[in-house]
Amino acid sequence: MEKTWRWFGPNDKITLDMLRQIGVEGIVTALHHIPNGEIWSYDEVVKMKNYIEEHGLRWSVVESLPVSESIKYGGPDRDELIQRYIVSLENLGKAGVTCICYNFMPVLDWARTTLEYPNGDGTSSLYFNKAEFAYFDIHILQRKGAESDYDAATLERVAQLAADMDEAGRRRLVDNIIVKTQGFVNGNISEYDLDPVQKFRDLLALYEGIDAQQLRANMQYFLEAIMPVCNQYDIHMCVHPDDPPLQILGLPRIVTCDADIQAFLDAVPDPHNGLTFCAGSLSAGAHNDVPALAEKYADRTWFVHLRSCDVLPNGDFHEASHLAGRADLIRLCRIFERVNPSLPMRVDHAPLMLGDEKMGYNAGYSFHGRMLALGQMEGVMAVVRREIEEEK
Ligand code: DNO
Repeated sequence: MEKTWRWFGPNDKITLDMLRQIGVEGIVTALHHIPNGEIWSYDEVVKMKNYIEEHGLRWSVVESLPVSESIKYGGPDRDELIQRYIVSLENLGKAGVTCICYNFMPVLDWARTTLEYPNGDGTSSLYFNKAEFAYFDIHILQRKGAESDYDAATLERVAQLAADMDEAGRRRLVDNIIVKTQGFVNGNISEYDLDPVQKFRDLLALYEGIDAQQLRANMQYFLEAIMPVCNQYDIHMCVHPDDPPLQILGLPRIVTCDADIQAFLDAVPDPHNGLTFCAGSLSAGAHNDVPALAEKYADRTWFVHLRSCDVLPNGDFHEASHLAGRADLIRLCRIFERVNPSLPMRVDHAPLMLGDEKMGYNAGYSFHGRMLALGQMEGVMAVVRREIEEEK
């Protein structure tokens, strides 16, 4: 697979020159300065592409060309927004940037409660504490009927938390769940919002009455509208699975498991409608057998996220080492290297280590942690390639 790296543009503290030194071949990025829903002009696309190429790298994947909420819930302006999306795709296609990662998750792009959970060796990782998430839902958001979405054991943990929680703890949860993990990937909520909780409630309200079936219909509508431009420029759309692959906050979630992926691929059976195989997101659901999913969907996968989670019996989950955890990245490399050795892969959500914690990187996107993970994956890929050679 091609070794790629998610880079957040010329203001990223991790520069392209640094990435060349650690063996990165391709860049995964977006035009982060253009607000969600606005057209990516040909000139802006080419400017970014040239910048990357001047540094001896290529723009391998767009992550993400974001899908506006209105396209997801089917708002009155969705056709206009889809039209703009098509123009952006056309401009990317003309520039030869043809692998596009996006997601179809309502409101929340990904969810974690803790951004620096100590691993015991001086490093820290992202963590999802189910009870803290439920506390946020029930006591901070105060979502109607939220309690009925949690089992008794979780509610018991929530009661304990409620007894101990102080204002700083509540602020930390809001910050982690809807601000720090979201602002840099999705413009819905930013660190400058004065009342992020109310803004979040307003966003959730947009989905009242939208169930999974309706969301699926809206997704199909969107995909059918963009397939002609994808076919024209050979653009591969790769949906990112829901992170975590669970039903949360009463929102419909439709890319969580084998049946969802099958339904999504069958809804628009065109190879340009494909998958970002995010092993980390999929492994955060105890119901997912990640290597089995990789076997099954490798031929519709156009981009791979290599990371791995462990799920605890109480429903918490956390990022594991890239060589451990439920995702089994070694087996995944064996599968993807055989089916499509030119697939772009990237690592993410690696630990904060060796001073990363002082750098203010976007949550989940440390430098040293990701460099170590990339080195680990590079080693695995080298072994797998040798195995494949020797089989010939
Ligand atoms: C989080 C990322 C996601 C991903 C988007 C793709 O670290 O994996 O934000 O980029 O969901 O659309």
